[in-house]
Amino acid sequence: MPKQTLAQKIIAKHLVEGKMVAGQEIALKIDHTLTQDSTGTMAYLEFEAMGISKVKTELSLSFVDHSMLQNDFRNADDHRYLQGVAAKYGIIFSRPGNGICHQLYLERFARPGRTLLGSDSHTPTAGGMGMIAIGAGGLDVAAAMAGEPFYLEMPKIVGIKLTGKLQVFVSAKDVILQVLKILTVKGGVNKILEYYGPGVDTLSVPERGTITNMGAETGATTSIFPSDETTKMFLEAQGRGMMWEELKADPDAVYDENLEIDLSTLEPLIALPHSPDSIKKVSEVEGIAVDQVCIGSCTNSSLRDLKIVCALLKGKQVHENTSLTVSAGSRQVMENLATTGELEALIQSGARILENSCGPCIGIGQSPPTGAVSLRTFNRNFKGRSGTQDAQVYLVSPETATAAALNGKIVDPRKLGKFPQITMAERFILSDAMFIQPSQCANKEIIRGPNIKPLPDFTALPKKLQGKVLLKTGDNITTDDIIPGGAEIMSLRSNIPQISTYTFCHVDKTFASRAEQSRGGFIVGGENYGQGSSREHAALAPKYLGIKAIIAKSFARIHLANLVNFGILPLTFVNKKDYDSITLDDDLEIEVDDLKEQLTIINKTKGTHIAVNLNLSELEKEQVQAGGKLALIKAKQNHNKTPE
Ligand code: MIC
Ligand code: SF4
Repeated sequence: MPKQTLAQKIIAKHLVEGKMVAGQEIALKIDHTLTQDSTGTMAYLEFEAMGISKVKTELSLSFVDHSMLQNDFRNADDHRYLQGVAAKYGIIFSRPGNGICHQLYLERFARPGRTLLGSDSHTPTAGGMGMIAIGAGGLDVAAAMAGEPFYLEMPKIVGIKLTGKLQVFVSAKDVILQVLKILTVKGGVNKILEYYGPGVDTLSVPERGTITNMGAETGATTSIFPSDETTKMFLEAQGRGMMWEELKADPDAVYDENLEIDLSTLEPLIALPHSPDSIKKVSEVEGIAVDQVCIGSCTNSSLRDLKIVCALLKGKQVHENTSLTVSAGSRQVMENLATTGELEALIQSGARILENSCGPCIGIGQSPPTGAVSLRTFNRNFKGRSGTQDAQVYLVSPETATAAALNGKIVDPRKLGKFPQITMAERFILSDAMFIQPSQCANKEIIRGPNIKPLPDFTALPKKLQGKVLLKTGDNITTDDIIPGGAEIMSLRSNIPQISTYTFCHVDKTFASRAEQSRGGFIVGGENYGQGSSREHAALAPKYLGIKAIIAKSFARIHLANLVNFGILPLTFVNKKDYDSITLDDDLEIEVDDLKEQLTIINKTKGTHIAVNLNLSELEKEQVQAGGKLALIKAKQNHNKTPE
């Protein structure tokens, strides 16, 4: 038996189809699913369309944590719809205000050795607990709830050996920023980042969660830590010790790629605007005036993180020119801080305590002033994501964020003096009162508000695709560029016709109307097209506007799967130089009768032929041809139904 990495062991136990050979298509059995409100409405509309009476997973969860402002009826209608769906189909519902899905899942549900599929790109947070936890589009999560396996390319396993121990004022965020510096925002695509080595023992589960969470920013399929004594302690503190099992790689497991990080050599790091891989040492950018500091998000909102923040703020005041916001990851974190009295330091410091939710991380409230500098403990600093187009957003650890909040400028946190000692209770104060079990609900009625529109029907792929190039983008286009976040646009997540009018609105205001007028066309993209979130709206909305194919240098994993799921052809240049030969408004034509591995684009305007790759499995080709995956799943479920 060849020696296996931890990721390979868990994959092997869940393998339904395919061989564990990097690059080949495999299918995995999914044990747990999670959704959050802003991707969940679509996922459940899709699930409903599949005609299943109950979820077929071991555990499915529906969280409400993103669109919480409730400016009008729309968010609240979505929440009510989600609650009804959960009750009817056997899903645990986490009520608005309970906290952020990834933090809550880690605290209350994550279980070593299981697989989790979540309709949020930061689902890999649970890899901090020795799980294979993968972010995916809502339709893939809906399919998993219907008992379908999850198809993906078998990733390469990158072994990241951790040695040494972090110095004081250097924390888990600095580890993942270092990984991002090495791998960049596309270096992890189709890879699993597996951590091992003696340095692992020095990191608590929430710290591991910070690292696996932000592995998503490298484009990685997921990240994973072993399940060890530290994991056991965390589970026991959560009253879930019986869920523990020891899991680790075989001692001489062979990784496809190797990295080594000596934790003791790391310094506080910072990601500069506007990309999570634009890394510098904090000491190199000291002195920049800071208008806003935001602490929280699924990356850094654990009890450990907020205890440090409270201890550093104790007896001090936030700088007069800086606004500090703090959003805890969960009610449990807040309750524990309140009971020990640590919360008092936060209140007295002048911090603005927000709801336990995503909030400013996705531009829902707390947009910084014009041209402001905002330091955030979050995971993404894409241009405009904060809601202020010209804001300069930096990503840092809670320690560096607190140092800036106290000093009104970027300061190396090691200058704060003595590092405070924090103590973690052996058992946290626990309450599951904000989770509604489906068995608790007598009323299984699903109420649909007027903003919840049915799923659009998409037709099969025609034999020939024709149209104009409607947009040409550079590298690393994010899903925030395609369908921006923020309270206004996110309240349209259950209304595809409406949300599609915002497609690329900050990149090119005329895009949606031009696409509609010309009944679709093509988009030309650079490297890593579609990086960032799992929102399938970034595929659904262009599809609704008639986009037929995206021709790019390369794609981000989740977005590529979403394009296929909704029948948009993802094509990559055989020769990347051909990208330069296409310009806006060029008339293109592609024969797609036979979906071969290589297709030819005829550029009628330029009179040229361009070779493109179609790197899809047979199943994916079938899905694109059918106009999307849903049609195929519906047919399969109908076929499998035993006659009454
Ligand atoms: C994000 O961080 O961009 C989000 C908002 O959590 C998204 C999901 C969404 O768009 O609803 C993600 O990361 O997948
Ligand atoms: Fe929420 Fe931000 Fe985490 Fe996305 S990255 S789940 S918006 S906290």
